[in-house]
Amino acid sequence: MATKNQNLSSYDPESVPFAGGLKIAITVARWNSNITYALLDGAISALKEHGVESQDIDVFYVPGTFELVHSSASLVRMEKYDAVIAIGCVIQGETPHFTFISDAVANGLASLNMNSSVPVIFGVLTTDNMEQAEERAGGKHGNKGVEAGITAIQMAKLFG
Ligand code: DLZ
Repeated sequence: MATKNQNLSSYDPESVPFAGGLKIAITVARWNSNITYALLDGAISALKEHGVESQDIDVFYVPGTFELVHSSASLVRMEKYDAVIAIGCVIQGETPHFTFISDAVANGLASLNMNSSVPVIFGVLTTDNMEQAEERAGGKHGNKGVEAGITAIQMAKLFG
């Protein structure tokens, strides 16, 4: 989440290694697609900005954020990508679904990170309402997709 002092699209370009040659998978939830597709655009722009070639970015769509665990796990197992970015948006509703889905995706992606050498990036917004999500999908708090793209490069290059 953006904080008062941290815009999601702001980063120190000096901290980002040249990313040419990296192969990146992005898996995106269609649920709340007005938000997730904006995050996808942000992630792709950030990757390209630092040298990732278009043909080295593969995008896989899933129905909702809950499905990101399965798609990310499958992508990790392919041993074809240097990083996997999972993009979703869960918005608080009137039922406990928000908690179940948020917990499942956070725990599932954390588990993948512990059990494989391919970094899986948490590009998931969890917000109280649509307005908060819009503010973080290119609005006043930046774009969480940009943060995810930059994080993917930094993690893929972590050990050289
Ligand atoms: C069912 C559901 C609900 C209520 N809310 C969201 C949401 O805010 N964001 C999201 O990405 N997906 C939501 N889903 C769908 C679930 O992620 C999942 O696709 C279904 O429960 C089927 O497994």
